[in-house]
Amino acid sequence: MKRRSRDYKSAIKPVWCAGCGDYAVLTAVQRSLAGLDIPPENVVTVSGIGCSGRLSHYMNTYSLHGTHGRAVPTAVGIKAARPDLTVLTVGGDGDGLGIGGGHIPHAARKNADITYLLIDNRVYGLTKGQASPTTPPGETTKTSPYGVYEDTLSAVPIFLAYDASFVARGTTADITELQDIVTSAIRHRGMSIVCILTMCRTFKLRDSLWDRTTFTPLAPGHDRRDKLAALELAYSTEPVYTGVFYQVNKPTLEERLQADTRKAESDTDGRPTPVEDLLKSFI
Ligand SMILES: Cc1ncc(C[n+]2csc(CCOP(=O)(O)OP(=O)(O)O)c2C)c(N)n1
Ligand code: SF4
Repeated sequence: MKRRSRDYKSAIKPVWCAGCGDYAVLTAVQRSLAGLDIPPENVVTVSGIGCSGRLSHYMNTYSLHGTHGRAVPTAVGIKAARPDLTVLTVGGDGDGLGIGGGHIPHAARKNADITYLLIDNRVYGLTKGQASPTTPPGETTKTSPYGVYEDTLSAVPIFLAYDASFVARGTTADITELQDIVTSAIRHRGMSIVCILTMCRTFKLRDSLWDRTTFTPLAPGHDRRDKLAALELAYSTEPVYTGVFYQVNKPTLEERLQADTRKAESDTDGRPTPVEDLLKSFI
């Protein structure tokens, strides 16, 4: 019997505020997994710290709610050890563009076959609404009483520049589109990153992206292999484009590790090297 999205729901009731965009992400992810009919026991959900980080609790999968900004390297390690599993990673804009920002280019270089969902609500939600790397200039928050003076980071162009092999943008305003994007991201072999624009209901910004923005799906003819076209479209603010900006195939971390393992086996004629000999080689 085909799986349904409720098969991916854990027994834990979400504690997000009413109307939080994280509910839409959870729904889209569970529907995507059901559509792909992936056994829940073959899925691992790793999350960072933040309201978004709670998502892993609500998934009926193997789950790890890790430390702030460290979800992606943890997910890479899980995938390296268990290439047979589907590994999902979730975090907020503070988690993935602030404290954890340095991990993403290296995960992209490795091209581990993981899916990273960056939920961008443009504030630190869990810690009560401080400015994040995507809070617009001029916004007053608890850490910027006279207005944010830094420029914002643009997630999609950054990830394109990192050469991640799949880069997309979705919004929680359109769960069906988000489900399609997440499905393509999970199907992609290599690191897939989906930047999800949403809003924090409780710590609202004056600049409501939703009121002033037209979200427009990328044209069906958009060439996903054209990085420069992707960059130009990703920087557009009128409209803000959604969909898959970039997708290319290249070897994954797991394939490269397996190739190394085969080389090592052939160098040692398949015999395990005693630990003592390994240690001696460092003297
Ligand atoms: C090393 C470390 N620094 C700071 C914190 C405090 N902290 C917890 S969540 C968070 C920010 C959460 O914001 P974001 O990642 O955007 O997620 P959201 O809550 O908005 O989903 C911070 C600063 C922490 N847990 N660990
Ligand atoms: S504080 Fe904001 S991000 Fe956190 S659960 Fe509430 S609405 Fe969602």
